[in-house]
Amino acid sequence: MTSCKPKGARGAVSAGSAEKAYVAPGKYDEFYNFVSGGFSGQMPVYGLPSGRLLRVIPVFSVDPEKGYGYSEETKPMLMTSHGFVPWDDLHHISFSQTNGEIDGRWTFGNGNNTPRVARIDNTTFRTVEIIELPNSAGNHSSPFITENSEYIVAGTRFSVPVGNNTDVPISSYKQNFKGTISFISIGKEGEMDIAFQLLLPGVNFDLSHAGKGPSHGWFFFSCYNSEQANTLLEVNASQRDKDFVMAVNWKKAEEYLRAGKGVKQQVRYAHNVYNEKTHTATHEIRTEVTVLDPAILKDICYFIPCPKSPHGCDVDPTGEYIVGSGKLAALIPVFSFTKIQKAIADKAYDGEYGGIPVIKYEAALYGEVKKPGLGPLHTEFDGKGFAYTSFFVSSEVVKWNIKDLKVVDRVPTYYSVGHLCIPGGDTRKPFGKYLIAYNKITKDRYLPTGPELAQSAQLFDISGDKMQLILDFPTIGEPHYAGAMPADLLKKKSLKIYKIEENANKYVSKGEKETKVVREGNKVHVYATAIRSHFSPDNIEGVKLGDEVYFHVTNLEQDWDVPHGFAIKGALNAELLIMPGETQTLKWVPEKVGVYPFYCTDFCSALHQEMSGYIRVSPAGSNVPLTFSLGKQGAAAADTTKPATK
Ligand code: RUQ
Ligand code: CUA
Repeated sequence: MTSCKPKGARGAVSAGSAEKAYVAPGKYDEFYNFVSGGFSGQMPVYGLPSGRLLRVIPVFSVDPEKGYGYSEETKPMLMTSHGFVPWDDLHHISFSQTNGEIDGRWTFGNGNNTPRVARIDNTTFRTVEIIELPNSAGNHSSPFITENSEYIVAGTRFSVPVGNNTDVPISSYKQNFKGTISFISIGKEGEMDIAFQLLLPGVNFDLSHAGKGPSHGWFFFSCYNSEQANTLLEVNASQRDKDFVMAVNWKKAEEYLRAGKGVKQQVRYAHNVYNEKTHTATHEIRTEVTVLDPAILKDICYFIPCPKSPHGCDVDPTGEYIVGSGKLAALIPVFSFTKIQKAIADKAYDGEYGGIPVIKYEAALYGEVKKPGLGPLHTEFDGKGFAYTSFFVSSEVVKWNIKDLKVVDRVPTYYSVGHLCIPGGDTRKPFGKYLIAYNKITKDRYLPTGPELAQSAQLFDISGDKMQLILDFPTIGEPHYAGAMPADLLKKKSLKIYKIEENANKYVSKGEKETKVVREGNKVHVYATAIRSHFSPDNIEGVKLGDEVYFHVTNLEQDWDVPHGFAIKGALNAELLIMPGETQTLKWVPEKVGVYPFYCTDFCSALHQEMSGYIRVSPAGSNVPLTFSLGKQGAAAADTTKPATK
């Protein structure tokens, strides 16, 4: 799809409206805005309404700034059934919910490439769990959540051959390729587990949202490529006038599961957990998943025709209206949950697709928003009876009334808007004050930065009848979906330090007295501490070529916002950034004889520049004894160091 620039004069922000986005220096923002980082694989967090970047949470991609994926403790987080995958493509955000409202406990993100779902602990802004999805490829309609955080879903974007025989011709798509949707259960502590998968016809599942209120117990998914094309999809998957929204009765699926109707399948997928006490991640491979087949278990899934190549699939705050947005459609269909239930009861079907009943379009339809714009993608809700839909091709946001389906306002975006976000806009209780548009193109909005320009979001005030642009702000990676929640939900429970006495890392040193250097064969373990403004030990000798050195650095600080960094010259690795009370480990394999400086990378005190040390590397077979010290000056140092412990 190409895009055209919007016409109209509301692109400029007037002085009066700019004030609405102004947050004075030293003042806090009103909302946290967690945004997908797209192909950066990360999740940046902004303050609203200022648009100030507060943090980038590393999720699926290594992050040298924080040592994520580089420290020995965090490497297991990025393990998959394919091995270490240090990158992914994060498209959507979900917040944990209680009674259909944001509860502030966790944030979830999807990995679209090597299918994964991650959970972030909102007290630490850290990724604490990642689960991989078997039988899946391109986890796009994910990680949407149910109103009491019972499940997160993960629907495959690319159907693939599943089961035992996956070495099949691509041209056998129609026979051999299947779509799956995983229902990931969320435990009391947030722990994720694949409760079951649905085996579905080979289409592309794109987006989804859970029912709420009266439609709680149901899930809705948009799908395209009902043509089941396996080549030149831009043409071949755009043939039919209507694709589908699929309604899933997951309470029914649970019944079948309890009745033992699931089939256990042998698969391989990773489950990785970060333990906040040991500050260490563990990685395991799980080998079984339970699959339900809705073509046999007839009353789990229903297809509803939806024009044309639908993308967004959004449920309004009352749970009654389901909005499908066909990328190539000239209207927006709004389906009624009540009518869907009646259609199922009346068997108002138009045959089957892949063994699943297809509900008659008119039987499920509440109505259509006529001539809304070009290329509708996503819809959010303000909780006051209005819906806001993004239009990629005509680069605008269109506000319409959910009851009478009349357009009441439209405003240009700059340019080619994708997702929208209203804080709480996909829950039962939206905070309908702001709307953020996440755009695909920013041409001529910002200072040029070479061939690639800044990614961009635009903030609108939607408190009045007319939407009003109040701010442009750049984003990291390509923003897709986002979530925003009131700052009060999070700011008080933000963790300030890890308590050193609770540190259960295997290699912790709880004081300088516990620091030591231990040789185990060719592995040298340095148990080190960091405190303003030195490392203990800071002189180490007796390492030889062929050794692997593990720096286990414990930050002894117990003050908020005093991390120490650790880096060493020539390491084929990143730095460590160690939070107060935490232990992290850097692996270093020296390649050359010499003396190597190491130092703290985070400017932690007036004497930060002094926070450094040396480690000496001797030839293999040399007889330099293993010694370590702190504060021993000059030639006498070597004689007075404690002997290395074994
Ligand atoms: S997408 S711009 Cu990956 Cu959610 Cu619609
Ligand atoms: Cu520690 Cu600088």
